[in-house]
Amino acid sequence: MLVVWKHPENASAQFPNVQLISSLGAGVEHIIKDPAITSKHLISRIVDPTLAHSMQKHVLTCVLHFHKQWPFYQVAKQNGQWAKPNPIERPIKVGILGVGALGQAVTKILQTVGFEVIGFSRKPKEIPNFTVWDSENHSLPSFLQEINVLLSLLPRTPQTEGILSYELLRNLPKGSCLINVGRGAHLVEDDLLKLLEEGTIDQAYLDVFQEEPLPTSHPFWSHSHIFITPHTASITHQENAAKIIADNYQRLKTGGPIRFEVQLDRGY
Ligand code: OXD
Repeated sequence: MLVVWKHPENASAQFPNVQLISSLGAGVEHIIKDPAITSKHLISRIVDPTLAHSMQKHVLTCVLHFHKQWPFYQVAKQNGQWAKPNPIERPIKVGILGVGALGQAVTKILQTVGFEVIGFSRKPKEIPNFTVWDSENHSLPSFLQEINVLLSLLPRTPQTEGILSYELLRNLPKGSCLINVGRGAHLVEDDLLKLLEEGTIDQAYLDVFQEEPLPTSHPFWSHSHIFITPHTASITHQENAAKIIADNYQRLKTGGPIRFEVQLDRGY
């Protein structure tokens, strides 16, 4: 069994007898893109309630910050103004791209606070108390026209790279919010600057970037409508991850089904 995180490409080729490759985190793109890893290997990842709980709190913070108009107060304070936004609370309808374990956990917390949430998935999905549109019956642009907070929790695959482009995001209503906690490769960063300038997107909360750490000269640092967190929305809990990995190793040795398996052809 190999346990890897962003390993050098092809490094796994030196272990011809390996059967199971586990990611040290929730993401697996470093495994999927390794040409030495094929359909004869089992692949697994970390799915952990602690990771989900952390992501729930991060996304809830962003949505409430936008909803309760905190960016407005920040500017008012800088100008020493006792100013009230109109409306005091922005109406919110959240759309989630990526309706897996984390997407479903985030939906629950947002619904508990009273926000309306819909998801979008490639294939039709039945999830209790969660309306999920799918690409067989709806188009992604029509999904964006329905919402004003877009949350991306997508996995990185060749199909999702660059998906958050001007072409797609311009379908959001004016004054929308973008929260990207999936992968930096999903967002066309120059396109976001254009959408902010045009007012389609009013606020962006970004945790992941094309290049990490975000280069010091990057225009996002000084943009007043972009909030930046350094890929800390949700961090692998070391002890829980170790238990999941050890459990899967035991399962492999005893021929039991491994947990949190990933399909190589699907990429997640
Ligand atoms: C992960 C991450 O995939 O930290 O676990 O991004």
